[in-house]
Amino acid sequence: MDQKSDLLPIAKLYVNLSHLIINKLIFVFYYINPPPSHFLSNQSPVSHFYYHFLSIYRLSDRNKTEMGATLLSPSAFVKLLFLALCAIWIFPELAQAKHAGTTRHYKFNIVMQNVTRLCQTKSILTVNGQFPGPRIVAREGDRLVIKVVNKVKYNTTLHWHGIRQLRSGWADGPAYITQCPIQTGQSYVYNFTITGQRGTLFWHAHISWLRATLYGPIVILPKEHVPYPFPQPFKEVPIIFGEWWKADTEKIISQALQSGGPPNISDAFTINGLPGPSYNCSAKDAFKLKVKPGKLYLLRMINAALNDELFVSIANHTLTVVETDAVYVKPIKTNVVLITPGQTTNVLLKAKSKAPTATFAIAARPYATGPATFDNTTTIGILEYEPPSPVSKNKNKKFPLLKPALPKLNDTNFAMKFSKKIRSLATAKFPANVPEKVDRRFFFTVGLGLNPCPKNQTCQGPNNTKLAASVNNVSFVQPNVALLQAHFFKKSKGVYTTDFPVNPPLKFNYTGTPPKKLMVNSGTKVVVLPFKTSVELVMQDTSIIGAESHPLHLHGFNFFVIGQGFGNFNPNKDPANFNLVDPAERNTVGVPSGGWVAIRFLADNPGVWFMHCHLEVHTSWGLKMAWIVMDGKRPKQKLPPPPSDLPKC
Ligand SMILES: [Cu+2]
Repeated sequence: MDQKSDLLPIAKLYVNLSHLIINKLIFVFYYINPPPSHFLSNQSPVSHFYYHFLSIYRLSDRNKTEMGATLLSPSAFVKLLFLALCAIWIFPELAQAKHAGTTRHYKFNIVMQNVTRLCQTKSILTVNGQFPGPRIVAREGDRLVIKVVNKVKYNTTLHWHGIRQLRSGWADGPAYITQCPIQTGQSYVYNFTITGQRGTLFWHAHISWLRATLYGPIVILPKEHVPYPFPQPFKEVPIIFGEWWKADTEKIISQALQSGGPPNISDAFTINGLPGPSYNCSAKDAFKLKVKPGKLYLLRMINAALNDELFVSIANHTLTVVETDAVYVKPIKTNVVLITPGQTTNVLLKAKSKAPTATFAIAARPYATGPATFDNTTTIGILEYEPPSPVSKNKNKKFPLLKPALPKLNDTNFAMKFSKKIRSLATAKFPANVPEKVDRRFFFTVGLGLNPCPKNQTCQGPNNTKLAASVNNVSFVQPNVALLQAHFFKKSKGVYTTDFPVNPPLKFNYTGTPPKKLMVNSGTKVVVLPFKTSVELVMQDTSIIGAESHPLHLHGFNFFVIGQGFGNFNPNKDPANFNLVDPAERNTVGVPSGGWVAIRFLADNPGVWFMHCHLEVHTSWGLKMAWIVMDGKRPKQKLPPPPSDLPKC
C-alpha cells in the first residue's frame, strides 16, 4: 500500500468532520456576522474557508451559540479546525464534492425559562431557554432533522409553518391532526425536506395557546450559487412579531372556553420578543436595528402574534415587499405592510445615504375588525444609523425618535388594497402554476357563532351563550387521536366523518343582517380528495356576531389567491375577474372583513391537512377543518408509514 491510500480514510474523516462542523457553524454566524455578499452567492474555496474560519474564530471567541450546537473547548476546537483545514487543503476535490442537499440537525429542548417583560417576571415555555426561539437556517433542498424533547408539564407539538411537507405529513405537527402531542419527558424527531421553497417561514407550537411563546424564524436561503431575484442585501434580519400577556395564556384560554366569553386581551406586542418604549418599564426592552448609511437590508418579517393582524411601518423609510410566505413577489414599494398571523413578508430597506441626526421607529399595531375588544397598543423597535467613522462627535448625543403614521385600526380599505397588490413573479424561473381546470368547487362560510350554555351554568357569551366559530356552520371538535393515524390505519370510525359540507347548510345574506338561528353544529368532519384533485375554494366571511377579517391558513400546500371582494361572492359575475396569470401564492390569506376570497390549489400531497383561522381565539372556538388527500397510484405518490417514534395519545 502506498502512503496516500493509507492516509485517505483519515483525510476523509477530517473532511467529513470539518464539513459537519462548518455546515453547522456557517449558519449560526451568517446572521451574527454576515459575509460580503459574494461569499455566499459565488463561493470560491478560498473565500469559503476564509469566511468559515472567521465564523469559527468568532464563535469560540464568544462561546455562544444560537442553534444548540454542541461546542468544543476553544483549544480542542482550534486543533480540530486545523486538521480539518489541512485535510481540505490536501484533498480539495473531496471538499468540493457536491450533493443534492445538506441534512441539518437541530435539538430543540422544550424548557421553562423566566423572562421579565413590562416589569413582571414570568415562567414561559421556550426552546433551549431562548425567547424568541432559535432560528432555523437552511437552503432550499436541504433536509431538516429536528429532535424535540419535551421537558415541561404541558403536552406539546411543533409545526413548521408553511413548509409543504411533501410526503412527510407525519412531521407537520398540528396536535390531533397529524400527530398526538409529545408528552412530558418524551421526544419526537421531525424529519422533512424543503422542496421548491425559499424565503422566510416560521415554526411554532401547535396545541392550545402554547405558541404564545414557543416560536422562532425559519430562514430558507436559495440553493448555492442561485441569486435572489432582487439586489443582494448587505445584511438580512428576521423581525418576528409576537403578543405578550402578563398572565398565563393557558389559564386565559381555558377560562374563556369554560365561561363562553372572549379571552382577555394581551398586554403588549413585541418585536423579536421586546415590547419597546411605548410600554411601561420597557424603554430599554426595545429591538434595535443598526444600519450603515447607503446599505441594503432584507427584513424577514413574521407575524407570530396570537390574535392580531398587524400594520407595520418604519418612520421616514420606504419598504419594498419582495417575498410573501416564502414565495417571491413582484416588488411593491410601500410605507406600510399588513401582515396577518401566519403570514411572512420579506421587505428590502435601503438605508439613507448619509446618517441622519434622528432615530426611526419600527412600529406595529393591530388591524382589527371584529366585534370584540382588542389590544390596541403599539410596539416600537428602533432603527439607528451607525456613524460612517468610528469616532463621532455626536456619539453621546441623543437623537429624536421619529414615529411613522399607521393606518387607522379598522382600515379595511387599506387591507384590501394591500392584499390585491401582492402578485407572483410569474416568470420562467419562478412560474405561477395556477391550476387551470377545476375538479371540485367548494364554498365555505367562515365566521363566528354561538353554542348553548350548559345546564346549571351561566355563560358570558351574548344572551347567556358560549361564543363559537365555524366553517360552513360546523364548529370543529378536536378528536382524541390524530386524524392522520386514524386515516392511515383505516380506523376512522368514531374519530371523524367524511361529510363536511361543500356549501353552507343555510343560504342567507352572509354579509347583511344575520339570521336568527346563530347556533353552530359541532363535529369532526373532513373533506376527502382523490390525489391531484384541483380545488377551487371560495371563503366567505359572515356578519354573525360581527364581520371580521379571518386569516385562513392551509397546511401542506400553497394556494393561489385568484380573487377577492367585499359583500357576498357572486358565482355568476365574480369568476370573470379571477386572476389566473400572476396571483399571489401563499399559505395564509385574510378573508376580507365583510367579504370573500377565492383560492385554488392542487391536492398533490397525500395526507391530512389542517385548515384554520390563524387568530388563535377563533381556532379555539372551532374555526378549523381538515382535508384528507388520498394516495396516488405510483409509489412516489403515497404517504410513507409513520416514523417509529410518532407520539402516542
Ligand atoms: Cu378568524
